[in-house]
Amino acid sequence: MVVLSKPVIQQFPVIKTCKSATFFSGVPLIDLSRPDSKNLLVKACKEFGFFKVVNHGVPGKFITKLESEATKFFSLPISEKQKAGSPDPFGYGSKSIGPNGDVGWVEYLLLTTSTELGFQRFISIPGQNPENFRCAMNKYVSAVKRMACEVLELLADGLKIQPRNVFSKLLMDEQSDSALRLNHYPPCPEIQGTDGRNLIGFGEHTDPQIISVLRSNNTSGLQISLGDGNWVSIPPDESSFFVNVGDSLQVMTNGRFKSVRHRVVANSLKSRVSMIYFGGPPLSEKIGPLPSLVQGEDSLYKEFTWFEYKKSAKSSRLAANRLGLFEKV
Ligand code: GA4
Repeated sequence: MVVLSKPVIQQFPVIKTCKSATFFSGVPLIDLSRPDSKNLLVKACKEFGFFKVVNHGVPGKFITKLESEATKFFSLPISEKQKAGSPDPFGYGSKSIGPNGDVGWVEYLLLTTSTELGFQRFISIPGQNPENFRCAMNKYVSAVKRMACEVLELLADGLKIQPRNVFSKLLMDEQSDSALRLNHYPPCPEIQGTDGRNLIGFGEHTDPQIISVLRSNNTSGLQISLGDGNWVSIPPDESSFFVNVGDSLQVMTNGRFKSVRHRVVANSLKSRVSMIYFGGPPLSEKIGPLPSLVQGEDSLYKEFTWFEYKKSAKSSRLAANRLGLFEKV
């Protein structure tokens, strides 16, 4: 377990607190085994850019295996974890998020899903069997990616656009720039309920990619912004997945779907472990409003390549409105 003492918290200048929110009961629930899911999916993406998926087809054993590999890794001494290299572009990070000064009460592993590179980092870490990790990650990522593609195809059906793989082909592409993030939010008892405020685990942001698929253990912490300025807490559910619309999908749908602003607050008593698959397009892919979705309306965004957007995102602060730079005036 990671032990972080009170003086450390006080010395940690950029940790911000926020008012705690109440549990939200309105998360759209998508049952992938139901025939009407495409319309519910479109509604959820327009209203919240966020929904929960059940009957997702991802085997429970793939989930528990990767979670246990992640837990094993996070239990190592910090000096061992640091052998995974710094998180830019892929490796282990603690408290520092991204290259521009953002911090949170979190440690994480950021990995690419596309090449062997993601695993090479583990070869030198004692106690970490790279083959077990590689196998757990491969099985998990392919099952989650399959589910993400099914969701994206149902969304294309729901929007009545063709071909139905217009979004999913970007994730299926061999060159797809997708990533896996394993987050560990250590408990922070010192901060508990002092004045009804919480410590930020991962600050508010939207995801730049097309779609993000999150699974966490049964510890609360995830919050989403409802767009009216109100933040709500999402009840955890370890057997379901939570899906976020990313900025790129907002652009491709010419603003019909909203990329959801979300954040994580630290829990005072329990560790939170989350695993997020970020489905991104190939670096050279041109992202812009789909022609079939701009007929009879204005195109809201300038076209950009995923490389350009990623570069611009990397140079922004976590909470920035990254799409602002690409809006047509
Ligand atoms: C947010 C979504 C993903 O976690 C991530 C993050 C990335 C990083 O951790 O390097 C960024 C953030 C995320 C967007 C703005 C920049 C880059 C941290 C940050 C401050 C991996 C991603 O793709 O974009």
